[in-house]
Amino acid sequence: MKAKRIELREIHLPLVHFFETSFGRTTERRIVLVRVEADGLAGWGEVTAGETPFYSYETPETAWHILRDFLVPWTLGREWARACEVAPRFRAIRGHNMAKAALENALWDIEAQQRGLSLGKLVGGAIDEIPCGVSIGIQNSVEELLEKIECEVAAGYQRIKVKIKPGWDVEALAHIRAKFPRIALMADANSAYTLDDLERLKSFDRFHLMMIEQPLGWDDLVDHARLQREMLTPICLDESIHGAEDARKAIELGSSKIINVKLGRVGGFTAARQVHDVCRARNVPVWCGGMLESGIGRAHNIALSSLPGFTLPGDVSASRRYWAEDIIDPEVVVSPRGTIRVPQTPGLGFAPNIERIERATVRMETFE
Ligand code: OSB
Ligand code: MG
Repeated sequence: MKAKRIELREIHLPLVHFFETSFGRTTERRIVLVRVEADGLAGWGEVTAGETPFYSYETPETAWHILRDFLVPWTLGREWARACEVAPRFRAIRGHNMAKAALENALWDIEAQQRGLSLGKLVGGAIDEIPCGVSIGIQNSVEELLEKIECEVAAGYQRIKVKIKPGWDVEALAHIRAKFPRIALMADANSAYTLDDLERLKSFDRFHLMMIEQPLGWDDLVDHARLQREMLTPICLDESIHGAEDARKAIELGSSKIINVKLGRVGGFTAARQVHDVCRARNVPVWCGGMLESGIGRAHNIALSSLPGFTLPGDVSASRRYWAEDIIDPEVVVSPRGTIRVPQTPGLGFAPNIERIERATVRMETFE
């Protein structure tokens, strides 16, 4: 495929409900979309960076810069036999995985259309329905949190994840367990603790969580290994894993018994499949994380979640949990069993709604 036109655009989409983590509250997403035209087809990708450099150093602004000044010129006008060929070329840039993923994933979309395969099948997906969980942010009160959980459990979601931080942890988890003793429950700290909190973290074992996600430093592997030796609850790493080598080291050190795979954080489908393969070879379960994506990023997450190693419910949930109106048709819906059907039609399986995308666009740049 020969990329003959690449479009970057930034859209603004208000969330239906604020999303709060240990590093702050988001009410509106700023999302950079990448649209690539090649061989008469169009493919879409999404930059999953947050608005602030708190989850990772990437932001929509850094991604725009890296795409405009490096990744787009390296990709345009060249003949690529397969989407996975850009990953080794992009490796010269250190980091900036979310910028890389947006462009690489748009090429996967085109390759899938070209081969007449669904994106899920092209990346190696094996199932046609994926299990789903939800990620529930920090709320204004425990009562509101319990209400939200009740609503998501009733909707059928197979696993509930709650965000925690010091001061919003033991009490909240105790209330959840008192009201919902048997639900599959996990907690995500987004690096809000250190080993000084060892006793507090160990006390979480009594809540029988499926796992605790990224309790310690965002770039740490060593302290997590120490913590895992001291606690029964499995640790799942998110922020610390930027590719297959990180996954291998985390598993070897005993830092992570489960791994959260995010397309943006690892740099696209090529790297995500490598993480998957490393984990699968070592019997380490993986699941697909979320970054409050629009329908385009969500469609990519659905395809990734259909790989055989994704045995745990991911943070891939219905469009309506995030948006009054998603930017794809149809929107993503979740069945009463807490599953999403993996599209079987060629490409993404969801059509970007150009009119809604246009309406949400605040800037655009085209490269030919
Ligand atoms: O840590 O998994 C995380 C959202 C933004 C940044 C980091 C995280 C999250 C989520 C939301 O947990 C998952 C979703 O998209 O619903
Ligand atoms: Mg996380």
